[in-house]
Amino acid sequence: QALQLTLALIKPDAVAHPLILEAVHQQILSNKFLIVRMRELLWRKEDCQRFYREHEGRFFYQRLVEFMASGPIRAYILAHKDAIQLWRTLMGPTRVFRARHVAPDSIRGSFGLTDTRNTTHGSDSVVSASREIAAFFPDFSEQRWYEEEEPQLRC
Ligand code: DAT
Ligand code: MG
Repeated sequence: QALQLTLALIKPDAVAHPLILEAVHQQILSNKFLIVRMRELLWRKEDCQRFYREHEGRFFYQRLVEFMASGPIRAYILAHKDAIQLWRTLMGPTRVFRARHVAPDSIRGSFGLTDTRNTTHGSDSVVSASREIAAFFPDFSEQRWYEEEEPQLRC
């Protein structure tokens, strides 16, 4: 079965806390994602604005952009046969109160602080995964990965 790629981010709130950073990383490993690429970076505000442009105009947009540029983040390209949905399920719902109630063991349910400072990001579709992977890993060629590496990884 073909593998799917997703972009996962660990946001500044979770990178700043060593135990939370480690717990989120362990979730990635124990769920048997393949870590295709990983980097840590400090994001410029303009990059955050572009990345979250679909939310421009929402009441939380400014807060979100400031937060995402407030400290180091960790970005991953993750591969799994159901990468996009699996990572989103592991993260749990966007909003922290809901996450704590409907998915208390999820990453956001366990570690989320507020609706904005909610530990992690995950792509929500194949199209957004491609766009988001390119934003963080401009040297990564998805096409070449599917041609040269993915066939060798299939189970
Ligand atoms: P998700 O990150 O689950 O894909 P989203 O794409 O709707 O959620 O929103 C992107 C981010 O914006 C989200 O992770 C945190 C912030 N955000 C969303 N809704 C919010 C709200 N109601 N209040 C504060 N921040 C919010
Ligand atoms: Mg989203």
